[in-house]
Parts: sequence; C-alpha cells; structure tokens
Amino acid sequence: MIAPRIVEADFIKSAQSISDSVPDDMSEVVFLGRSNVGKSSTLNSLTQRKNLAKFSATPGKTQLINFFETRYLYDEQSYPVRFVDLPGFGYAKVSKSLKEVWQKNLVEFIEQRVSIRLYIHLRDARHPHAKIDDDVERYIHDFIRPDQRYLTVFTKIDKLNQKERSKLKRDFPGSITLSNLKKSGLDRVHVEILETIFNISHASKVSGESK
Ligand SMILES: Nc1nc2c(ncn2[C@@H]2O[C@H](COP(=O)(O)OP(=O)(O)O)[C@@H](O)[C@H]2O)c(=O)[nH]1
Ligand SMILES: [Mg+2]
Repeated sequence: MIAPRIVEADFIKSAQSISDSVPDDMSEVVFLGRSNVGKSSTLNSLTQRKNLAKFSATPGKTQLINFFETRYLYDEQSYPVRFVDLPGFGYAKVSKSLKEVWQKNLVEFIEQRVSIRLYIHLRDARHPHAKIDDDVERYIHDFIRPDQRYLTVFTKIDKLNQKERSKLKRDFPGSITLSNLKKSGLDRVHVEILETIFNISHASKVSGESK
C-alpha cells in the first residue's frame, strides 16, 4: 500500500500570538524543537518542498508562529492538515524556566490553541538527553488534552552508527527517527499524522526507520 503523501503545501501567514492566528477551524500539527535541530529541513522534507519553511528564518526579528496549509493524498482521498512551525528555543541556561525561554505569547499558543491535535517534538539524535528537551516533554505532558498526541521525532539519525541507533530506540520506545539528508523515516511521520488526526490506520505500518 502506498504511504500517505503531501500533494499541496502553502504558507498561509505568520502570527505573533494566538489572537492574530488564523481561525482554529482545521486540525493542526505543531512542530517544536531547539534551534538548529532541523525543523525547517523536516518541514521541507515532509512537504517535499525545498523552501517551504524559509519564512521561519527571520533572525533578529520577533519570533513568529508560521502557518502552512497542506493536503494529504492517501488511498485516493484528500486530507487537509495545517502545519504550525513554532520558533526554535535556544540553548537555555539551566537556571531559566521554560516559560522564560519561550515568550508568553508562545506559551499561550502551545497551551491554549484548541485546534492542535499533535505536538511533534524534534530532538537531535546526537544529543538525546538534552535537559531542555526533557523539560519540554514534561511541560507538554502537564496540559496535554485527551484528544491530543505527543510524538518524539529524532532528526539527524544519519549521524549515528548502528549501535547508537539501537540504544536510542531502546531509550525512547515509540519515537521516530529520521534523516533529512537520506530522506528516511518520513513515511512514519506521515502515518502518525494521519492516524492521529483522521483515525486512519495505515494497513502495513511503515516498518523500520533508517532504511
Ligand atoms: N546530517 C543531517 N543534517 C541535517 C538534518 N536535518 C537538518 N540538518 C542540518 O542541520 C542544520 C540546521 O537545519 P535547519 O533545518 O535549518 O534547522 P532549524 O534551525 O531547526 O530550522 C542545517 O545545516 C541542515 O542541513 C539531518 O537529518 N541530517
Ligand atoms: Mg529553521
């Protein structure tokens, strides 16, 4: 069976907060992660667009929430999904709490936006135990609703050898590993997105991650 594919992806708008966001009338997948984790690359890989996520690159400017509308094609059916690209969080000082790291408007969006169905937390496979990422995971689980899911996705898996990959899988069961370089692991992310939002289970759940 053919894996789900995104056949359309368009940048819609950038917002500063929940109040100037697009209407919450469509299921949303939020992408969050540390700066440089490969968030823009992952959005581009998933949508098969070279430069879709270029809008997020606004160094020195206010950190914006970027909305993209995408359309999946799966089994000859069309499934619209909105992707939300959140600003990368920096390498926070240990003393700082998460809410200081993120601006208030972002915290509000992450916690209160009703249309969010899936949080995709991108983590760097080379630094799987970064404290800031552990903090983010705990933080989200504090308020996540029953209709929402949380998914850990490790990027840059191509940088790990086989032994390191096995250990990562053991340490983080249920996580997905991907490489934007090798374009691997992407099918599993697509499947998770459609399963979460449309309750579609992909018959032959894409196996393996580092093909
Ligand atoms: N080897 C490798 N490099 C990656 C991968 N994903 C992203 N990168 C590189 O990591 C750097 C940061 O990527 P970018 O997408 O801009 O990260 P962002 O700051 O999270 O948006 C760039 O040099 C990318 O080419 C990956 O899966 N494997
Ligand atoms: Mg980026």
